Amino acid sequence: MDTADKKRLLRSMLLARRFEERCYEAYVERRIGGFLHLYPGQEACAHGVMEAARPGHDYVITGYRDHVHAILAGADPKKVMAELFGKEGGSSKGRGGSMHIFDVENRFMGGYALVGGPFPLAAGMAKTLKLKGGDEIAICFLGDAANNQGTFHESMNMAALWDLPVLYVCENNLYGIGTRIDRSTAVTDQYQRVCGYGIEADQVDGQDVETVHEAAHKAVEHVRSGKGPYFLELLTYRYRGHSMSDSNAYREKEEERRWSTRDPIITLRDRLIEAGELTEDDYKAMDTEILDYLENEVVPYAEQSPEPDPAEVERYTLAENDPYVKGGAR
Ligand SMILES: Cc1ncc(C[n+]2csc(CCOP(=O)(O)OP(=O)(O)O)c2C)c(N)n1
Ligand SMILES: [Mg+2]
Repeated sequence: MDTADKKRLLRSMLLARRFEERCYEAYVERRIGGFLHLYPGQEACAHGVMEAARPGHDYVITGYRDHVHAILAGADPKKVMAELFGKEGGSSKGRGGSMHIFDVENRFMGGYALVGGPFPLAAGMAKTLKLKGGDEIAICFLGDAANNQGTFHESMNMAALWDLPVLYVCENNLYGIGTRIDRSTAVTDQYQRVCGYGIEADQVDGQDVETVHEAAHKAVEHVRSGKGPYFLELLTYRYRGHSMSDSNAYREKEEERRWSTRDPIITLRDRLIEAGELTEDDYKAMDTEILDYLENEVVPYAEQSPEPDPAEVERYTLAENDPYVKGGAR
């Protein structure tokens, strides 16, 4: 990555952070309802991987902590915010909310509430891609606790057996809701768990976007060149509670403090400043411009977008009413 790439990534990670902080505020203001799982602390994971992938070309799927992944795949932040506000202008027309962002034009395949659900869906997507014979790959981001679901093992077995073009990215933030990984999981190094399926795997620091990018580049090349699936484990940490309803009372303050010293945005910012490629003022200007964009474009778009029409409550609920299924083109 050259300096311009790093500055672009810094801006994008800062936008992701500020976007999520704005969601937090909107939730407290009761403008967002339902579930809301935020991403601060983990930004380098999605950024490093998507920088190595081809957004809009590769198919991406993830769990409920999905806003930033959708935006990196190409979804318009305004439409993501409108979705959170439950509005017609949202990426799922306000029907899905935070956990179900979807953007088929950009090949962002969701946003899933069921832990472990995306593993087999990603394998299915990869099977289709293999049959079609293009160079697209499927990328599935999920958390560490998801690996204790049966779907994880079934999917790893099939992905390996059929040499599927799928990259599984495990964002290991050490917790599944309030349960620390060593209380729920016998083998805490997640990358070791796919050895039994003969899948290539790696584990790297998920707080350094350059490290993630380098590891993801190798992983994406492996998958795209037809060598079969790959499993990349990223060691990371979420700053807030699991969701807005989580008081976050179960973690040691010392552990939180330790991870806060390894912030992915500050790490990249300081590296650029030390190299003389960025000044404090450049960074502040970047932040001001982002806050301005959120306040004057993103949030107003969500606010001004109409509520879905109650008369349309059954629309999009049955496959027979779904134009994508009807057309059969996708
Ligand atoms: C099938 C299923 N079981 C249980 C839940 C409840 N649940 C929601 S999130 C979660 C923990 C998942 O943690 P992890 O996979 O580590 O992801 P993280 O939230 O840390 O990003 C659980 C058990 C669910 N949503 N779906
Ligand atoms: Mg987790």
